[in-house]
Amino acid sequence: MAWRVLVLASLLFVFLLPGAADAAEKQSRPNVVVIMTDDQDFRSMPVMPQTRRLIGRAGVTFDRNVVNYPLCCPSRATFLTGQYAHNHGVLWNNWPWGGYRMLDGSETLPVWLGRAGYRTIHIGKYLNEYGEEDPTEVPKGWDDWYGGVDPSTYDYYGMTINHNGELKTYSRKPRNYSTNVYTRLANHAIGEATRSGKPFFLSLAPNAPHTVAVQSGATMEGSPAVPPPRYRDVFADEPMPIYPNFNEADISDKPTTLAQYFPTQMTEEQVLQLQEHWRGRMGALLGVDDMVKDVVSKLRRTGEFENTVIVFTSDNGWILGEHRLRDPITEDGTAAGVKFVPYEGSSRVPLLIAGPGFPAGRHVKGMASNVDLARTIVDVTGTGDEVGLKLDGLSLLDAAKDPKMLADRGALIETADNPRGILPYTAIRTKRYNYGLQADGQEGLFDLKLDPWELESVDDDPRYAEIKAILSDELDRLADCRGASCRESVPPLPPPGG
Ligand SMILES: [Ca+2]
Ligand SMILES: [Ca+2]
Repeated sequence: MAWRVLVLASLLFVFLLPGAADAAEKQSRPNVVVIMTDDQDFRSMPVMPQTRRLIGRAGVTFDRNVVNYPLCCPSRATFLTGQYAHNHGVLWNNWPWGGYRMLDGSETLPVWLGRAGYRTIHIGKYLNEYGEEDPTEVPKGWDDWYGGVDPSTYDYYGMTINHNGELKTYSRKPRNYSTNVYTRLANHAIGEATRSGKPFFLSLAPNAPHTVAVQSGATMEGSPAVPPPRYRDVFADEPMPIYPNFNEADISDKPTTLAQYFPTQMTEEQVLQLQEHWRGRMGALLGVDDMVKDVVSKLRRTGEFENTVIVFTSDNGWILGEHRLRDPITEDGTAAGVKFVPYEGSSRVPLLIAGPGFPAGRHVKGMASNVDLARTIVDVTGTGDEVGLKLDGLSLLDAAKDPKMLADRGALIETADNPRGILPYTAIRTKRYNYGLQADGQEGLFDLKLDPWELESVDDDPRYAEIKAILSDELDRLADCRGASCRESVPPLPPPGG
């Protein structure tokens, strides 16, 4: 009897220790860390072995993950709201089509998590044009705020960062390379959050591997991404990979607008310009790969790692010369990459998730979308009661355990009217097909099983007529869906010609 009393007493003692209740609560409520790169295409993951090992191999890789609107600000608004762009209304990077001020910040993921007792932290790039009106503003929902003030966010040195209301401009010293700065801030914020005793949500958003999109003393606007000094020369002599759809010779299968923009194949000079972008991007991603390793190490040192869900993804992809696509956005008119467009390199991005509930080493082949991120985070944190919006996505925690859920998924890709006058389109992406409809009625249909490089649209091939009819109906449904109607499965598709 005596030993029983002793055991009971010691158990009671453990539970009555100050902080023990906090610890028990933390155990049941995981932290969430989302690392979101800027303009990283899915084909770039081979240069990030640490990320693939620490998150991918330790968790789930969503092999076919697309973004709803392949452009920075609409995509990040989807992450923050869990809604498709036609529901959140942020339809471009700049006011009045979109931008930071277009998002209603009163009902967003950090607001919901904050209400549920989470400590919420944002570091790095936020919605485009953040800080241009009032750089000292801290957006709703964030307890610990280190937002990059635009446009300085789009440089790799000399950024101005809002530290919880106070502006700090970093010197252009090598140690203040942007990804290094954001990594140091993340380590600091994780330490503080751990000491606060609350579970935390960290949104960590490096500008890498985006172009340098701000004119500065050192660089022209639109010039290639800058690697950290330690990796400056790693890709300096490497030739860029030439994919089968690079500089596509025959684009007669594509909408006629593509041939109007790009009547000829690229010149050798333009190809070399794109190669400089590729070299800068890959070097910059080596820096992000170290950021992932450092954040994981910090989580391990603070004892939080086992109870943290880590997400690695990007806001949109970037196409460098595939299908002839390039963009003369640079100040001097040299060629750069392209997003917004309805092809894989633009809309498909990496998505790796590890942590409690995500089976190690699993690959999920069905469609995932950035519209799913908010619902997934609400699900893993058990904060559904706090959500004040109708979420359009589904839980990737459920899908990680039961990948069949995504087998018949149709993910909506959409764009909108814009100041550049590029024709908008909508598209539906399924595991096998990419069907798109441009605003002028021109279509594209790619059978990615037979044509993974999207070289020959089959939109007028009679063997695909029935498939196209079904996908067209489904695209109609998704184009103005809301909540549950966005999550309905696509009906079974017949085989081509069947
Ligand atoms: Ca972007
Ligand atoms: Ca072709």
